[in-house]
Amino acid sequence: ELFASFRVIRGQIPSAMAKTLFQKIIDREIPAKIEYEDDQCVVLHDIEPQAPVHLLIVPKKPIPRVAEAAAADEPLLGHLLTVAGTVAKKLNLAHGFRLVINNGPHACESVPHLHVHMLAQRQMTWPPG
Ligand code: D5M
Repeated sequence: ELFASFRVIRGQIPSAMAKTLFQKIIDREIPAKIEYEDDQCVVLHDIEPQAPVHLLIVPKKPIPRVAEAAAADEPLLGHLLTVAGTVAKKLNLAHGFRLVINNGPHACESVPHLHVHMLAQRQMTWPPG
């Protein structure tokens, strides 16, 4: 009974244990166009691009969102930004790019697995929508 709360209910994996969409992409269970990968993250093309280049920089560790990141995640979070710079050089994004992280409903977060949007190859505007 100690583990009763972890029991699978009607064949469903409890949501806290279920893989996120991005975890399935990382595990190659769902196809994606992967632009870059290393031991800590993958960079894939967004399926609903909001700019001519729209990439998602996704840590392999499934941190749900920035608000749930721990101090121990700081090197990983910093790595996501340096990977953005690496990918910008690889794709010749010399005119710039925008990085966005949506956290929670007000920010329109839709996948609960932290990811950095990288948008480029068009003029951005400010303020963002
Ligand atoms: O961003 C989640 C993003 O994930 C959103 O821009 C669409 C994108 N998305 C959804 N499904 C896929 C697949 N299968 N491949 C690639 N990209 C995908 P958020 O900030 O959570 O709203």
